[in-house]
Parts: sequence; C-alpha cells; structure tokens
Amino acid sequence: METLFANSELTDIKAKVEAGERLSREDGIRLYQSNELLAIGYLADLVRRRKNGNKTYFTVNRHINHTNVCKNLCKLCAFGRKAEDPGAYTLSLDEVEAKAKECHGLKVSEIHIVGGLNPELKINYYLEMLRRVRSAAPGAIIKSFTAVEIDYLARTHNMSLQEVIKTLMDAGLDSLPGGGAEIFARRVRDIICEKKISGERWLEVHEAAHRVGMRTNATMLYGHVETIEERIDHLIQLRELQDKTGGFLTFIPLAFHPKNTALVSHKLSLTTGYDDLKTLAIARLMLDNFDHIKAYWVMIGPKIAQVSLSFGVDDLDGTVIEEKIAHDAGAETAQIMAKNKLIHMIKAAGKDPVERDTLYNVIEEGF
Ligand code: V47
Repeated sequence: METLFANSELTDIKAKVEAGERLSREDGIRLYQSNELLAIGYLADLVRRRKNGNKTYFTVNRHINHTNVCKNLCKLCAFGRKAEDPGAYTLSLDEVEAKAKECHGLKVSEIHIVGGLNPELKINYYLEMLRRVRSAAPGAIIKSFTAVEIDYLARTHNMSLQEVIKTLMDAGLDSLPGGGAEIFARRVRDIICEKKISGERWLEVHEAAHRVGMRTNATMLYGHVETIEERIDHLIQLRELQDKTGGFLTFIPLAFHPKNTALVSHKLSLTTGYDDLKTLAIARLMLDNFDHIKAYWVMIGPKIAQVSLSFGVDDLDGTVIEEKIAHDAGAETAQIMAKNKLIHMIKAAGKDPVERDTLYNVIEEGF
C-alpha cells in the first residue's frame, strides 16, 4: 500500500477516508482530476469493506416497460416515442399481468416497472396494474415508477406527491427506482432533458416517498455534456437528502449511451471503462451515508461490472430479463443474466454472493 501512495497527490484524502471523515466537494473534484485509479479504487474498497465486508449482493429481478409513449421526449433518451410514431407501444393490463406471472415461476423477488409519460394513461391504469402484478407475483417486491412519473401523476390528477405515493402504496407499490435523476444541474438539463422535472423536484419526490416510509434508489446519468463539478454536486445533493431522511437504499451510476438519441449531434462516445470504475469508486467515497453502490452490468458491461467489485461496488444488478431503455440507445450487452452466471462472476472476483430482495433482506447466501 505504501507504494500505491508513494508520491501520491491523494495522501490527505487517504487520511480522511481512513479516519472515516466526510469528503468535501473539492476532494471529490480532485479525485476526478486524478489519474491514480488504483489508489482511488483502494480507498473505495476500504469503505466498501467497512460497510459490507466481503459480501456482494445481487437480485433476481425483472424489468417491465409498460409504455414508451412519452410527452417529454428527452434528447438523452432513445426509448420514448410520440403515440403516432412507428414502434410506439402501450402494454395492456393483461400483457403486464402475463409478464408478472412469468416472474412467479422464475422466483423473481423484484419487479421493476417504468415507462414514459403517456397522457392516455390515468392513475386507474397504474393502480390496477399494481393490484394485478401483486396478485400475479405475490412473492415479489414492486419497485416501480420514477420520480418523473410520480410527479406527472400528481400534476395531472391535482394530487400532492404524498397522496399519489400513498395511493400507489395501498395498491401494492413498495419502492421507487432511481431513474430520471440524470444530472441535477439546470445547465445540463436544459441540454439533455429540457422538459423533464427539475433536479429539485426529483429530490422532492424522493423526500416525499421517504416521509411516508418508502425506501428508494438514486441514480446519476454520466458521460454526456456534464462536467466533473456537476457530477460531484449531484452526489452532494443526494448525500444531503440522505442525511435528512436516510431513505435511499442504493446508488447506481448509469453510463450514457448516445446511439439513436437526439444528442448524437454532440458527437458523444460511450463511456470508457476507466471513467466507469472511477465514477463507481468516487460515488462510494462521496456517498458516505449510502449503504450500497450498485453496478448495472447492462450499461457498463459484465466485465467492468465484475472488476468494479474491487472498486467500491457491493451490488450487481441483476437478472433483468428484458431491457429496452439502454438497448434502444445501442447497448450491446445481453438483456438477461442467469442467476448462476451472476454467482459465478461474484465468486470469481473473490467475493461472497448474497441474493437479496429490494430492501436488502437476505434471500439466500453460502452459494
Ligand atoms: O431514467 C435514459 C437512463 C434510466 C439513457 O433504481 C439512459 O435499481 C443511458 O433508472 N443511456 C432508467 N441511460 C434505468 C434506471 C435504473 C436501472 C437499473 C436499476 C435502477 C434502480 C434504475 O436510464 C432513465 C435514465 O436516467 N437513460 N436514456 C441512455 N441513452
């Protein structure tokens, strides 16, 4: 270890991490500016071990995207369509129910449902969907609807955020996924998702969910037009809300995929493995009040996701089964990962696989 930090520009940050002290905005920026990837990874691994030991969590989950019709049509997104566009779809409740029934047979513990802002769908569609999914897959936790969808339901039905969330909870909703956060900075949102709710509103929705006792996830979309300062500010805003509520379960950095999006004119490339590992490690270091950092192999590829288990990550998502958002934007990964493959990847990285549910209750370990 001495050699890793010999002549290092990060010795003061190392001292802070070892003492369990909170890193500042400047520390975060310096970590991003540094090319000492192994030193950053070592520090993130220190925190990961302190919080989760040698455990690496994974979920047997399924994604369902009920509609790609969306009135926002964000430039960052290749999934959303106008209702009249070729390829636009909205699943009937029977179709959603059939997908949920398959989950029951596959011992899926988490169903992750998100979709576009389709003006045709009223809250009754969502409530009936939750009731049907709940009874088709009674053993599964329903983690559904991004903050963007929750805000849309509240505004279109003249309801408060808490009313919407409570109504959905009564119908079976357990948790919110972390999508729609992107980068909170207004400058960035004006370029990549002009019509989407603001960063402040995204945080308000999650705070409202936490206040009614719901646990939720957080994400950050990186690798487009944002600066490293804007990434660090995004992490700090999440950390501040977590200080207030303690309601976040995990943080998932999402690597931007430019293909088929309206951001192609910015000539953006896919993120590099180097940036993926750095971002995961820095998230582990900055988000000192988050228990878990999750790698989403669909967006960074299974190999970088596996290596990230030595760079601060303690959770690998998941079996997934069907994925549209990244694949419409050119992702070349598979859409499904068998449970035994996830276990193999985790064990081959020298970690102990733990199958968990959404709330990190252990389903099985000792594989
Ligand atoms: O909200 C959209 C992002 C999100 C692109 O909470 C894109 O456990 C990359 O939120 N390139 C959906 N990303 C995915 C998501 C998620 C995934 C896995 C686990 C969890 C969780 C949440 O994907 C969207 C948006 O932020 N996205 N377009 C794109 N072109």
